[in-house]
Amino acid sequence: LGQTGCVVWITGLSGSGKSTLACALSRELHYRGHLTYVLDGDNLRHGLNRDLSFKAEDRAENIRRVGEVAKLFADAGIICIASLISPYRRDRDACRALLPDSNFIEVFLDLPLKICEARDPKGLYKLARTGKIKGFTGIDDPYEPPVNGEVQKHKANWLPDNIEKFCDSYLAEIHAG
Ligand code: GGZ
Repeated sequence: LGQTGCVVWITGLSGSGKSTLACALSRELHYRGHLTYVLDGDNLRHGLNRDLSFKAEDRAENIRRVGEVAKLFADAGIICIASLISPYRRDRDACRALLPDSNFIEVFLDLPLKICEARDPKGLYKLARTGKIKGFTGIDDPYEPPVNGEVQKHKANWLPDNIEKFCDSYLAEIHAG
């Protein structure tokens, strides 16, 4: 035992690879003997959050619920990895406020819109550009990047050394392929 739970909150545009990073991070931490659980925005929208749209207030409610659930996992001693676009700084900060400061680690998957759009793994950007999806983050809906993410300031010793490098090499892979 001896593990303190916490929340690793991955934010970024659609197609920036949040779910993939969450999964890779979870696997790596498991391998190192930690208990983890991934809460993925897109998945949760099929169950817990299926009543919510992409309007600002529904996104806020989406983030609020996931923040509360993530806190429950953290209370149970689990490293909870949440991957959601979570475009509004205020909503992310409200999740942070649920936990002691060092137990909320915000990771900004800083992939430029251009690259996300070129990847377009689900063809959603194309639909957004042609007006078939309205209010798509990065196209006609806002994304507020973290100003001072924990990735820069927080050095948790259980994170892959350190998560910043982990994300960097992960981003390099995306850029390469
Ligand atoms: C943004 C949208 C939208 C709109 C559908 N805007 O990349 P994906 O496809 O697989 O994951 C995205 C997912 C976003 O869910 P989140 O719960 O992470 O969003 S938020 O935190 O803002 O509440 C995307 C898909 O849903 N999707 N419509 N209009 N992404």
